Amino acid sequence: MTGHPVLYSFRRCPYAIRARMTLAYADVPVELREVLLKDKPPAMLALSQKGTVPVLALPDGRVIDESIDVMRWTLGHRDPNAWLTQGDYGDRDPLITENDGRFKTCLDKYKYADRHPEHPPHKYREEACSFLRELEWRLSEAPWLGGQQEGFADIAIFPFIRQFAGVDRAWFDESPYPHLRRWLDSLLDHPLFKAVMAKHPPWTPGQTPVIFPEDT
Ligand SMILES: N[C@@H](CCC(=O)N[C@@H](CS)C(=O)NCC(=O)O)C(=O)O
Repeated sequence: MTGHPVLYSFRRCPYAIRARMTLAYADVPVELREVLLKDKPPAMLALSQKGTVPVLALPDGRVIDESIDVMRWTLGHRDPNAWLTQGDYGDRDPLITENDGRFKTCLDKYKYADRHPEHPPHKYREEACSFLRELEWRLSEAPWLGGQQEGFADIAIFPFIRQFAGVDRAWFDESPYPHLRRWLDSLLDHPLFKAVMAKHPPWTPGQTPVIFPEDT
C-alpha cells in the first residue's frame, strides 16, 4: 500500500484517458494499475461490479467508478487553471452529455462497422457528423471549447474525437472541420496527453506500485 488512491485504468480507453489527463494536470498522485479488459482483476471487480474502467479507490474506502466523477474529484483537490468553471458551462457543458451519449453510440458503430452490417460505415460516420459540426462551430469562435484556455469539456471530449479521427484519418484530414482538426492536433501534441500514454504492463497483486503522475 502506498497511501495513494488506486486507479484501475486501461491505457487506450477514452474514459480512462480523460481521468488520467485530469490527474496529471492537477498533479494528484495515484497508484496506477493497468488492467486487461478481458481479464479484469478480482480486486477491481470487488470494488465496482460493473467492471468498467476507470475505477478510483480512495484511502477512506470510497470508490469512484465514473470517469466524469474521477475528473471532478481530482479537480476538487487542485484546479490551477479553473477547468471546472471554464467558459459558460465548465464541467456541465451539454456537449459532454452529447459526447458520452449519442456521439459515443455512433462512434462505436463507425469503429466496429463490421459488427453492424445493417448500414455501411459512412452512414454511421454521417450520423456522428452532427456532433462534429457542433464542435466545429464552437471551435470557430474560440481556440478551446470553453474559450481561450483548455478546460473540462476539451479533456472530457478529446479522447473520443481522437478515436473517431483514427478510424479513417485520411477522411478526417479532408473533412470540412478545420477548427476541429487544429484542436485535435494540439491536444494530441499536448504534454498532458503525452504524459498519460506511457505503457505499463498489466498490474499483478504484490508488484512494485506504479505511481502516476510520475515524480519529475
Ligand atoms: N461511464 C463509464 C464508462 C467506462 C467504460 O465503458 N469503459 C470501458 C473501456 S473504454 C470499459 O471498461 N468496458 C468494459 C469492458 O470492455 O469489459 C465511465 O465514464 O467511466
